[in-house]
Amino acid sequence: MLERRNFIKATAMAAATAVAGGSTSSLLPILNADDAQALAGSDAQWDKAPCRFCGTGCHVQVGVQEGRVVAVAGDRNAEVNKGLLCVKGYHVGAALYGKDRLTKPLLRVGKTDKYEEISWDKAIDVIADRIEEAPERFAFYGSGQWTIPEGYAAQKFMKGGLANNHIDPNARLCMASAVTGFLATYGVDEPAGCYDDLDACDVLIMWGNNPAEMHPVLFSRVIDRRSKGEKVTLIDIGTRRTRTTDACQHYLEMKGHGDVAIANGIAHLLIKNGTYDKKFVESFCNFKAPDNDNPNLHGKAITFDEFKAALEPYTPEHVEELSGVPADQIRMLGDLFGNPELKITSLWCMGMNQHTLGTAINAMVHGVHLLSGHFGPPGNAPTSLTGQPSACGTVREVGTLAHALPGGRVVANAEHRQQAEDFWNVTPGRISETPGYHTVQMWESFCTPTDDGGDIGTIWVQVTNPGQTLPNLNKLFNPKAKLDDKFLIVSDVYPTATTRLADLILPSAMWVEKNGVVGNSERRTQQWFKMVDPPGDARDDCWQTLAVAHRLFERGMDGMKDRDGRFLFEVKDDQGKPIPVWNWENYYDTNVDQHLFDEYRKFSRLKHKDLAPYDAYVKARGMRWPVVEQNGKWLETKFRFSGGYDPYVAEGKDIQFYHSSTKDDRAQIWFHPWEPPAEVPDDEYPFMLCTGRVLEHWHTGSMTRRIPELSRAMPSAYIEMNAEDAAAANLSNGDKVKVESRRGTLEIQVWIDGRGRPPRGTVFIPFFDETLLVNDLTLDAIDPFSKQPDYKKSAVRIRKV
Ligand SMILES: Nc1nc2c(c(=O)[nH]1)N[C@H]1C(S)=C(S)[C@@H](COP(=O)(O)OP(=O)(O)OC[C@H]3O[C@@H](n4cnc5c(=O)[nH]c(N)nc54)[C@H](O)[C@@H]3O)O[C@H]1N2
Ligand SMILES: Nc1nc2c(c(=O)[nH]1)N[C@H]1C(S)=C(S)[C@@H](COP(=O)(O)OP(=O)(O)OC[C@H]3O[C@@H](n4cnc5c(=O)[nH]c(N)nc54)[C@H](O)[C@@H]3O)O[C@H]1N2
Ligand code: SF4
Ligand SMILES: [Mo]
Repeated sequence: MLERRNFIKATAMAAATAVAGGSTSSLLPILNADDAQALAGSDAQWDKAPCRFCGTGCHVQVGVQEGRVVAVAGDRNAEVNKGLLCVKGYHVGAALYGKDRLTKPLLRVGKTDKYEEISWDKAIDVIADRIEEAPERFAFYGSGQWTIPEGYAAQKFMKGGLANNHIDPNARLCMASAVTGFLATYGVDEPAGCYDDLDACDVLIMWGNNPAEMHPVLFSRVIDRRSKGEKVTLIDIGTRRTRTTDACQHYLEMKGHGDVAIANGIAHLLIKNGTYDKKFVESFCNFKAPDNDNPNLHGKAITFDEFKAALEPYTPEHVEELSGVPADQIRMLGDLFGNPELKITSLWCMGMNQHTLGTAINAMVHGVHLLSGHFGPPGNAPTSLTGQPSACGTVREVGTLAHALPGGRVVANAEHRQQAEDFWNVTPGRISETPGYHTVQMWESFCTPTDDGGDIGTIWVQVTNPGQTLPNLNKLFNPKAKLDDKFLIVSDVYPTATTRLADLILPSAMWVEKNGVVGNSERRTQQWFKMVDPPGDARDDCWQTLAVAHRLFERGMDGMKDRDGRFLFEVKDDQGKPIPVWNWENYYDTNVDQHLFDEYRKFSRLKHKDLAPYDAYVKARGMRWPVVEQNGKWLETKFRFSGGYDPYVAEGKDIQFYHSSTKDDRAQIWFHPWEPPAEVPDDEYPFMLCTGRVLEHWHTGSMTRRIPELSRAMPSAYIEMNAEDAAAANLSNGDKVKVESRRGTLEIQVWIDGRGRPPRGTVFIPFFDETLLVNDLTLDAIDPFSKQPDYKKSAVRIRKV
């Protein structure tokens, strides 16, 4: 823990670094490939890769010399970032070179805290033993930071191999409500719009996200337009002031869950003023409301008049009471959406997804755009941003979720299962029809004694750090320490809060130490090649999965054979001879990514999310699906459902929602009543705690805290407090306080009106700091449809220590 004086110095430094960043306070000067080349010496080799960090999906040029990454530059040929990077991208190469990289498989010695180094051969045996003992008690916990081939291999291993659907990713904590919002509205997941909308919109609304810190290069694209003299109105709707607020013309400060009231308030005004888009609605939309008798994602149909009646109470004044946003500002939003001349783009991320009404609010923001006709290119778009580099590519498209199959299919549907069984050439009936456990359920079961019904016995974690990022750690992670028969396997690159409780730790290769393919926030699929070797015995996650699969095959497990008795993951050379890719020595004899990707690609065509062959991505800086072939060329799609852009919209139609859940080419506009958050402050716990991120760190800081420039700029977590609240409690900057929720406690230093400025009665703590685990405090309440937890609203009390 920092001393008070150092804490103030450190936070001052964080502020200074930020100011040096230019217009959005977040960007460093560009290091272009020419400068970097000179810096690195003339014999460096350069190649392209997407940045390791966020879902923006910037491309970098990576300079390699003598087997090490020596420089990183923004890629000028990349449409996403046009040569720009943020501080994390600029330092991404250093993420590989922390001093304590994991380099050997480590097995816990008995029940002690000691580990012994073991061979990979033994490690693979240990995993195979655990699986053979009880395949149905085994679970895979993955990530939106898995590459597409890694996720696809894990998915096929579990659902096609073990006939076990207990596979779920950290994206459950992140994108799940966006997915259910898209499904409930359009019948198919993922945004219709893309980043080009940001170049064309007149109004940009942020619904509770902070892109100046979380999608900095994307945000700078809009700020740049303004500096060039273009008129674009930025509106920030949020529960605290952030760096994004500083760049916006309007700030609408709301209470948690205020968004639901605001969306209803806008719809109320559009109808009352007659400014909704009658033609658009009559041509392309239906109305829906929750079906309380039979709760389900698709709700029940209602008429326009029923929709109108339901909205009746949401007058600007009533919305002000519910949300805290002044009635005049609600009228301003109503007027903007009521003006057909303006092009409006909405962006959102965790504020709307980590929400116990997450599915509802996602659908409602789509609904406001549909009702007002602010849908269709370019510039009119309701766009949910993804956080992780491949939450879209791997989780949503490959479907590494407990209920899903690749290509937008689900395990509960017999036809979908049969199709996957045919593509995988596994015996009919192999895939189980019962969805597996979603993330919260999986960890709850793992942390419950076997005798009390905790039926998950082993979890294999890859590319995620649940010991720091699951909500309510005292319920969902920490109890594992006392459960001797439970077994935790963790593949990571550094020691983390999760490896602390691991029984088997596997050292992984990361980023440009392996081949990869990922998919960003705007449906863009991006590829890169391995450029350097991983340290010591670290190996690719995908190889690890294949090696375990093959060990089970050798031991005769039927699930690891296809219908013809061959290995489930057989890879053949040009002469049709199998390549033993399960041997590490042979893994790079071929490009396993390419084999897996081209196999997976078949699924992508099932729901009009067509991907091009692997080779087409090698030269491109990514392409947005659906990608279709025309005259020998692969063409991407900027705007879905829009005539003239989307190849699947029928000739002559302006808009066609061709995956409509009502099978009539229409999207659904939802009404949902406002409801309070799962936990609200009271006399005992008077403050509302919001948690989230800061510019300099990636999630749990496992990578960015090992990059000296970033960890110096933001050395440790803090509790952000409102100045008046602090004064009332007699607290000054750097004072240590004890923060308590109904679930746990945390001692942490106060930063008054720090990086962000919370309104009275609310506080904020970032979760990057492994030594200050805010998830000891957070709530594990989930949205009923998406099963995503709300990390933004936990009631806490605070006292000085
Ligand atoms: N620097 C950096 N960038 C990142 C990441 C990182 O770790 N570091 N992570 C990436 C990932 S995976 C993600 S998911 C994104 C997250 O990106 P964001 O969602 O932008 O960031 P958070 O800090 O999680 O969210 C904080 C916001 O939630 C809003 N909020 C709180 N309660 C409510 C509510 O009830 N309704 C609404 N509408 N809003 C509310 C607040 O206004 C607050 O500003 O960032 C991505 N980018
Ligand atoms: N309080 C709070 N908690 C939250 C959130 C919040 O807003 N508030 N947000 C939630 C959200 S949106 C998200 S996305 C999650 C993110 O949560 P996590 O995914 O748990 O966080 P990361 O730090 O990204 O974890 C990635 C891990 O993979 C390791 N790693 C890096 N590269 C590789 C690789 O190639 N192979 C392997 N095997 N390992 C690798 C890193 O060292 C790190 O330990 O957190 C969730 N938790
Ligand atoms: S905005 Fe995201 S993808 Fe782009 S450089 Fe920064 S962290 Fe990397
Ligand atoms: Mo996320």
